[in-house]
Amino acid sequence: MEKFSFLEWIVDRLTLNNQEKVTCFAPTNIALVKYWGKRHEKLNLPVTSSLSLTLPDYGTITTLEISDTQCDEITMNGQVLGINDPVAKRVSDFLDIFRPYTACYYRVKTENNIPTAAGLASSASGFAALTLGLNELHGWNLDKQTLSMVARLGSGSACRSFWPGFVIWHKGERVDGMDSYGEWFAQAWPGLCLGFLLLDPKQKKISSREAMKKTMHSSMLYQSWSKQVDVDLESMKTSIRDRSFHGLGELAEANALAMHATMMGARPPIIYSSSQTWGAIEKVWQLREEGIPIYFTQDAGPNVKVLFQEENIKTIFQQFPEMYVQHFM
Ligand code: 2P0
Repeated sequence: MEKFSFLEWIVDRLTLNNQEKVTCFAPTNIALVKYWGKRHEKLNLPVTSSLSLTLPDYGTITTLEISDTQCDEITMNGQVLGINDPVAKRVSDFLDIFRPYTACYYRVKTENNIPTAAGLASSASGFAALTLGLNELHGWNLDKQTLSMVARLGSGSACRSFWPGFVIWHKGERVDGMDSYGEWFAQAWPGLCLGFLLLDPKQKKISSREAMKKTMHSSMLYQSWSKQVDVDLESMKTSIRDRSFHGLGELAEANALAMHATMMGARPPIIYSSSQTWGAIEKVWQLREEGIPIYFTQDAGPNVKVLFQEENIKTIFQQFPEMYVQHFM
């Protein structure tokens, strides 16, 4: 990877106090105001800021050690990845930035505790856990803000996985990305729940990285999307501060639908929703008509996540018995 001033800045500051082997966990996160589009591809600098909710129990556990092999050895969910595997390549490219000496290779074992069929296995928790692993293995002692910037180089959404609850990823303005990091939006919300529905376990046809790029460059709706995100972010912050569940839900739903509409405006169009997706969305809307406060969000895949409050959990479980639930404090 080309060197940018941020990378030089960080590499200059890294001390080496190697541990033999470390194991770290990082949670995944779900955006309520989405990140969709980059102003710089290599540094994963976003066009817009975003806001997410960290899932406390679901994420990635990674074991990291320096290996005596001639290349990185990467095992994911029990399967050793070949050097040409795209995921292995992405991990090695990220490690390339930080190798303390030439021909220093790593053994990386990574496991997602996220139900695979839920389509939640994310690069966010993966690169956040790997960053925590490097920090611990080499004794870097970086603060969370810097860890967030390091993880962002692996995957944009990873920079939001270092705090619990609500997190804002500031888009930043600088070309070197030194002001583009996650920050804890310190608001508690006891009783807030997020359920994820197992609708379609199939692998997505187009990666979010690729889809983001195509949307940005070919969707006539992209400019309106990026302007709207700034407005949605401010409204979302207000709804969270005011504990307005309807405000939070309406915004999350509208923001997710606008992101998907913007993708549909790409040429050729990008469509992640399936008939199961629409079935679940209609069920959410039907429940709302019946007076149950429930909203949804959807990421770069067909699965739907529902937002509701603890007091309605029984009714919602009756409608979505296959749902996995996360409770927030
Ligand atoms: C998000 N997504 O805000 C949005 C919503 C998916 C839909 O961040 O290229 O895997 O590694 O920076 O972080 C997925 O994109 O993309 C994502 P890269 P990433 O959560």
